Amino acid sequence: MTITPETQTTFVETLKEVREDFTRLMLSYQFGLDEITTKIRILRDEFDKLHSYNPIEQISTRLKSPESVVDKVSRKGLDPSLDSIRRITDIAGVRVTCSFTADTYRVFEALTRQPDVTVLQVKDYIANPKPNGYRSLHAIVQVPVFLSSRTVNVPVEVQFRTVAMDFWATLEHKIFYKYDGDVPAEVVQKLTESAATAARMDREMEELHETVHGPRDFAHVDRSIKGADISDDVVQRLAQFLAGPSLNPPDTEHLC
Ligand code: 0O2
Repeated sequence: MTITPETQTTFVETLKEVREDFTRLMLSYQFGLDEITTKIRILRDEFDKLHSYNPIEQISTRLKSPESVVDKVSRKGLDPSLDSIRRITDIAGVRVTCSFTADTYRVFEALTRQPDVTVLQVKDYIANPKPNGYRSLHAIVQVPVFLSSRTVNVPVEVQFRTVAMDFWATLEHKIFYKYDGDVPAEVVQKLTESAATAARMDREMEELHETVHGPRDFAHVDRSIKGADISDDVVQRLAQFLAGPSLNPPDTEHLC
C-alpha cells in the first residue's frame, strides 16, 4: 500500500479515536473498581470501629493492563472490538482477604445484599476447589457509575479468600510463572498437597478461634466502641447538648 498524506491522516485519526475510546472505557472500569473498593472499605472500617470482630484482613485492587485485555479477547476467540472487550468481566478486580473461611461468605453477603450491587456470576472454588487445589470465592458483580451525563453499569470481579488461600495462590502463581505454564508433574502434585495443607490450616485455625472466642457475631455492635478519639470534655458537651442542660455531671473527673 502506498502511504499518501490522506492515508497518513486517516491512520493518525484512527489512533486518536482508539486512544480516546479505550481511555474512556478503562476509566469506567477504574470508577467501578473505586465504587466496589469503597463499599468493602466501609464494611471493613465499620467492623473495625463499631463491631467486636473484623473479618477483613486485606483489600487489594488491580485493573487489567490494555495488553492483557487484548490478549484475553484474542484467547477467547472474540472479534477485535470494544464490544468484545466489554464482554471481559474481570478487567476490574478486587481481592478481599479474610481471616477465616466463613468470613469470605459473610463479607460476600454483606457486599452483594446492597441494593445497587447486582451479582452476575458466582464461582465457588472454596466449596468446589480447582483440580490443582486453588480455593477462593469469585463473584462478578455489577455496580452503577454515575457520570456527569450518563450512568454506566460496570462489572467488577471480586475474589474472596482467606489468608491461607491467598498465601497458596500467590506462591502457586509465582511458581507457574517461573515454569512458564509447563509445570513438572511432581511440582503439580506438591502444590496440590500444599493446597490441602492450607485448607486444613484454615479449618484448624477457625476451630481454634471459636474455641477461644466463641462463635463470631457479625451483627453485634460492641458498645465499647474502639477508635472513638473524642475527648471526655467534648463527650460531656455533646451529652449536655443532646440531653439538655438538666444533665449535670457527678463529682468525677473522667466520665467516659
Ligand atoms: P490475574 O493476574 O489475577 O488477573 P474467565 O475469566 O471466566 O474467562 P477463568 O480463568 O476460568 O476465565 O476465570 P476464573 O476461574 O474466575 O479465574 C480468574 C482469576 O482467578 C485468575 O485471574 C486468577 O486471579 C484466579 N485464579 C483462577 N485459577 C487460579 C489458579 O489455579 N491459581 C491461581 N494462583 N490463581 C487462579 P487471571 O486473569 O488469570 O490473573
